[in-house]
Amino acid sequence: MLTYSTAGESHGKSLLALVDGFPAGLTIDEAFINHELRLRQGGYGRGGRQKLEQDTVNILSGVWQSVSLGSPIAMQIVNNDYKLERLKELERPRPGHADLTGAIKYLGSIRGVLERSSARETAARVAAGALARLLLREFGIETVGYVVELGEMKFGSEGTQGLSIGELRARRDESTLYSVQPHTDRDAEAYIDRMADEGDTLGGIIEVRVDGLPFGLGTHAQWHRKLDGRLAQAVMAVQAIKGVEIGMGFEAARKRGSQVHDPIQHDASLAHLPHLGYVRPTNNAGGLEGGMTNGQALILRAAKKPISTLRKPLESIRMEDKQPHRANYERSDVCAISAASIIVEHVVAFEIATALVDKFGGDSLVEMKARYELFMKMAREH
Ligand code: EPS
Repeated sequence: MLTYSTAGESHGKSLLALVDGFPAGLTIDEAFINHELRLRQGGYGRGGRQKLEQDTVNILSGVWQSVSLGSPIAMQIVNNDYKLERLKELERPRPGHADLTGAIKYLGSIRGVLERSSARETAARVAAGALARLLLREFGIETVGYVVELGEMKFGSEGTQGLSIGELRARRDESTLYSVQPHTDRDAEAYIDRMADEGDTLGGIIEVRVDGLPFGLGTHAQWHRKLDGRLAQAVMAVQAIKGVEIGMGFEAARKRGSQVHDPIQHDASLAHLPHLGYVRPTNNAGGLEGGMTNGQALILRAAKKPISTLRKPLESIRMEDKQPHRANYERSDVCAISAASIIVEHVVAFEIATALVDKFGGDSLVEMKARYELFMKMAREH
């Protein structure tokens, strides 16, 4: 079973990711992981912290001569801004953050909660997800995440369905906001600047697309192995994410069955592709039926609320005497939706890699590939 967990506080010594069950025999491209970490630090609207950090991964175990061993892979990202021991307690909890609830739950300090609940932790998730992407690539599975909405501004992804993941990524990389409509960047930047001037913050919506998926990742047979459920859990567990939809998502509830479900066709000339020639004129299911991949592209969207640390703080109380006071302000971002597009892409990638290992075995890459090829052959003849 492929799993990961993370450790580390925002201003502690370092962040850690521990990936267990990663197959042996994979070349681990550290530069690729570092490139994705760098992307997570970018996007218009980020705060001062990213100028202090140069997130890079230090692989501590599970890799020998750049090749995975099949043993646990521990990765470290050192915090340049280590200052936890010097930081003071916060007195006035920020509405929307974990501050108040965490302090009460643990009968402890706000500082002790905010340091771990901070979205800085997502650097470790991106490192784990980048590792997963290296595995997915071996099977021709590619992912991309991009921003489709920023507050009230809609960029969408219209007209991009025909583009390959590489082309989409190239477009996204042109955009300061990580949208696939870079011509809207100036307006988006002005919107974020206006929010910064007003001491406010912005959220948005992210879309992730995954191409090259074979049939049958995930299963209908048990609720906790359904891939849509696993994806929703992983994505909802990203800081500030308040909603997830797959394919047509919530909109499907407002339409008739005949307007929602994707007709099934077969084109024998395409049987060599991962979808085995089973083509669909539409993909409203977003690549999942019965909790399993159906050979179509996976399309997932996630809604991110605006960051809860406001420079013009909201009403709160002082913990000491419960009297009304404005919430604390600590250095933060005005908008981190671009970073979130990278984070959500990587948590999605990890769940898909988990399902891939479940289906094709996780001891070694060569065995996985042999089993993948065998399954494709048998499914084509089925
Ligand atoms: C983040 C680092 C943090 C914040 C942000 C995400 O750095 P600092 O707290 O030192 O400024 O910029 O965290 C939050 C938005 C939050 O609410 O905690 C990062 O590396 O992504």
